Amino acid sequence: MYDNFLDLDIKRQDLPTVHVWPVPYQGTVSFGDGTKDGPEAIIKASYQIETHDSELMADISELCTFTTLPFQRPNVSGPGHLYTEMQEFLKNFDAARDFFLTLGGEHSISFPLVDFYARQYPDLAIIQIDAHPDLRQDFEGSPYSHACVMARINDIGLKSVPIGLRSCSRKESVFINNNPELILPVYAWDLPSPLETADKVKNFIGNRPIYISFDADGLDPSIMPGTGTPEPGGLNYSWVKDFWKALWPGPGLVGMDFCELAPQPGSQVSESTAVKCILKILTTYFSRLNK
Ligand SMILES: [Mn+2]
Repeated sequence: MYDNFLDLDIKRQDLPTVHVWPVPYQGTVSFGDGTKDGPEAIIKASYQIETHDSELMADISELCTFTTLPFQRPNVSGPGHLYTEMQEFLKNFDAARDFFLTLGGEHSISFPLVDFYARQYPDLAIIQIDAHPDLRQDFEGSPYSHACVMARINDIGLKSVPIGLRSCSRKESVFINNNPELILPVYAWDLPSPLETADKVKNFIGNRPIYISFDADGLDPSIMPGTGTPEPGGLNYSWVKDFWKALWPGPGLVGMDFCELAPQPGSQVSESTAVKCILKILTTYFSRLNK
């Protein structure tokens, strides 16, 4: 049984704790399915991944301590239930202290977390890796659908930076163009270097703390085939990892999620890529904290 992310369950009081929270929610996905199997596949793949990062010369097991929480299996009759059930669970935690790495599941899982942190940090900013802006006002009858997650986040006035965008409805494009103070779009077809992007992001968010919402489909399908809505022309791994390196030392990171992974039978490419992307964020951030 694969119970602990990275096969790490050593508790160290001197290190920050990362709560790994698997939320295999699949209720409103648009096209391909399988996101309910995402968290388990990511945890399983993490057993094969080196904790030492030889590029950064840092080992995640010496930077933070991981607690893998029990799987949250919300009522699938609608994303509204998901929201209340996740909020209920989060009442046991303190947004000022508790760092969550939430594993989806579909993108609807992000809003309860963002809401949790925004109550503590009203100026929270979101970095969203995604092919889609997810700015629909409602989708399939629900305002909490995965296609609306960023609309709900913008409703509460939070700034966001979607990176890797390449599939937007006309309405979403107009909304982005009309709200330059709220959204800084980084389009995949017009991608600046990681360094230039990090500078733009820092200018846009100032000293705000950040939450990262990583939708698997932001990446190119060549390295992330396992997602329900693959879009060609996505981000590659080198660009993403160099972006985090350019961002930190910099804004404080309060929590993150990785969602929309739908594992493909017979291949471990997608879940291994997911683990590498997650580890690169955590290792870069925690190794450069206080530097
Ligand atoms: Mn997406």
